[in-house]
Amino acid sequence: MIFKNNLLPKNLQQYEKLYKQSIDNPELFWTDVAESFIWKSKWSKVVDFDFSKPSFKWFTDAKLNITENCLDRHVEAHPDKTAIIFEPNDPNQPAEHISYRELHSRVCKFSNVLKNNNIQKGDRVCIYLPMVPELAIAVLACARVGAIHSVVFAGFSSSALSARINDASCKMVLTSDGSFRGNKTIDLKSIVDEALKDCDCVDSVIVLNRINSGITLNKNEKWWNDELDKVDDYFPAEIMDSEDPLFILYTSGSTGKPKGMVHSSGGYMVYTAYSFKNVFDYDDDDIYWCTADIGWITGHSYIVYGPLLNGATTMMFEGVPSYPDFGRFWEICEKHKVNQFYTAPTAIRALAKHPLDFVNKYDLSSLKVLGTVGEPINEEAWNWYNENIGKNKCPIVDTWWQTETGGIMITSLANVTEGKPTFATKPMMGIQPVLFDENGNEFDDNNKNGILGIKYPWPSIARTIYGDHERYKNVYFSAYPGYYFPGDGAFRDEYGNYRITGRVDDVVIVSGHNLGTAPIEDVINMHDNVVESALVGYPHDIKGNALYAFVILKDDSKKDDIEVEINKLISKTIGPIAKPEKIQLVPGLPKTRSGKIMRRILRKIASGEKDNFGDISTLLNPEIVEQIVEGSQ
Ligand code: 7RM
Repeated sequence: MIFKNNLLPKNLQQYEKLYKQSIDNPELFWTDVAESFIWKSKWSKVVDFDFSKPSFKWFTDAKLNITENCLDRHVEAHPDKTAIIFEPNDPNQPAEHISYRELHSRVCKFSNVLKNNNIQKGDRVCIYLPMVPELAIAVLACARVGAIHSVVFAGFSSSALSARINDASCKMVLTSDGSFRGNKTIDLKSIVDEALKDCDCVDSVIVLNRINSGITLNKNEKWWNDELDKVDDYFPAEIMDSEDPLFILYTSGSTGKPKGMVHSSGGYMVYTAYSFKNVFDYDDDDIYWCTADIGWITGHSYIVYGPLLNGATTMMFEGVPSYPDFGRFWEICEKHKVNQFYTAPTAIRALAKHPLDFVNKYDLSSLKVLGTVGEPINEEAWNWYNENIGKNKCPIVDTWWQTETGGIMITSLANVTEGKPTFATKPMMGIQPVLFDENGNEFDDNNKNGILGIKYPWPSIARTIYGDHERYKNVYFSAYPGYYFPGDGAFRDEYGNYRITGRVDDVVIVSGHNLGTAPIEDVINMHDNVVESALVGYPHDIKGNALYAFVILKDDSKKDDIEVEINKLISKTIGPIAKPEKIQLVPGLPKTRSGKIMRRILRKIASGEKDNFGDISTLLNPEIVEQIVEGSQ
């Protein structure tokens, strides 16, 4: 256990006391938390910030390497403890148990591989790999040599990949010949090949043989294992400044290109480790499983860094919840005696559609804590999770946070504070949420809806958008000067519990994936026969939200294959996840006089409303609304 007992509240009273301390004297509080880690040298100042620049610095001048905290200290304390359990896609293949000693050795070896291939401190490395141990090893090896990892989810298309590689000028790409997903194999390497046609910045590509596809490599490309054969496992960790970037992770915005959120070394370490321990009530011998992909922030913070910093046993699952059948998650929970299980509401809703036999076949008595993340969880799904998975005895932590926040912000703490269905509940220690009314005024009264803001910085706040500090300022710090603006709405009850009500901008969360509508519209508009399009989200039973596209065609006589063609285009340029559920061909779109599409109206139509659109007289073309309603699906 890396934290002192006084930093770990045991009940509501202790939480309230500690929370108050963390707010009244943040510097003292975070000093205490930061003392739990191994630093090469300590800070001169705990926090230094200016919301107007904006600039956030935590543990100024401190030196560290996060991998010494993830690995070396645990190799000393418990070398044989399992760090990672790898559960492969194929249930008939054996799981792999990687001890802290072995993980340390494999990370050091791969650090040498990076060094041998000219990767130095500050270089960007793009990682495009399936959920195999080498993904976590590559992430940690980058951190050990001081290179900035940019993990791109291996479901993204070649053009999404090349845009991310180019945005960060990555020098190297780490990938595999392919991946297993259910009963399919996916040819990752040809996606990379396609992407690299547009990337001049990449000097080298290292390819893991995962599926034995028998491909031959291009020049400047090397096999992972050939490189490993050349190195030993001694690699002293690079000394990093607390504010040196640890990684870039892309998240979609409401306009234009994805935002490369930049996270720090010291502050990110302190916050992810501390939140992991408190939120999940992790005990030293527990087996923890987060079903996310490391390609998302949830995987970065709560599969890799948070758990390993705590010396925990963390599971990596390569497969999908539906293979070989809808009982796979529960089979894995039984097999590995999972204690903490953390997943997305969309997965819960999908599994809840299937017969309970898939659940009840398995012994889930090891489970102690359940978690959800990524979107609001509806009451029905919460109840199903609570009754059938938690057997009414496991606290459920509904964790609200973002790629930008680095770690969990609003949540209950397992066995400490109470959960409440559909509420994320209370702020983590050190987090100060506020609500704004529609006029931008902060209000204190309860039982009201508002727009969420955060008042004071916390250690793992993203420091900038890579290469575009101005955009960082505009998106997050301009709406409410002096506050961080996450873009979500929230309701606060009389006990100070927060329920997150959803995005207040044009980002739609589909199956837990954060999709900006603008870039998808851009792709639809690329079709030769499309004049203009508008994409909105609407509530969907399983996905939480689904996408509804309104499309104006140039030539209505050529509309036969248009749906298939648009879907193909989106799959190719962004990925299948971004395909709309419905596509409606329309004669026009409702527009304001300044030419902005009134998405508010389209959202209502997409959710099945036929009237009550409010005042539409300000529209340039009010008559269009009725025409769209008539053709709606
Ligand atoms: C961790 C993650 C962030 C957006 C966020 C919200 C939504 C996330 C919850 C939630 C309601 C939750 N990062 N969101 N968690 N909404 N309750 N517990 O998801 O950057 O990909 O997305 O996700 O809208 O702003 S993310």
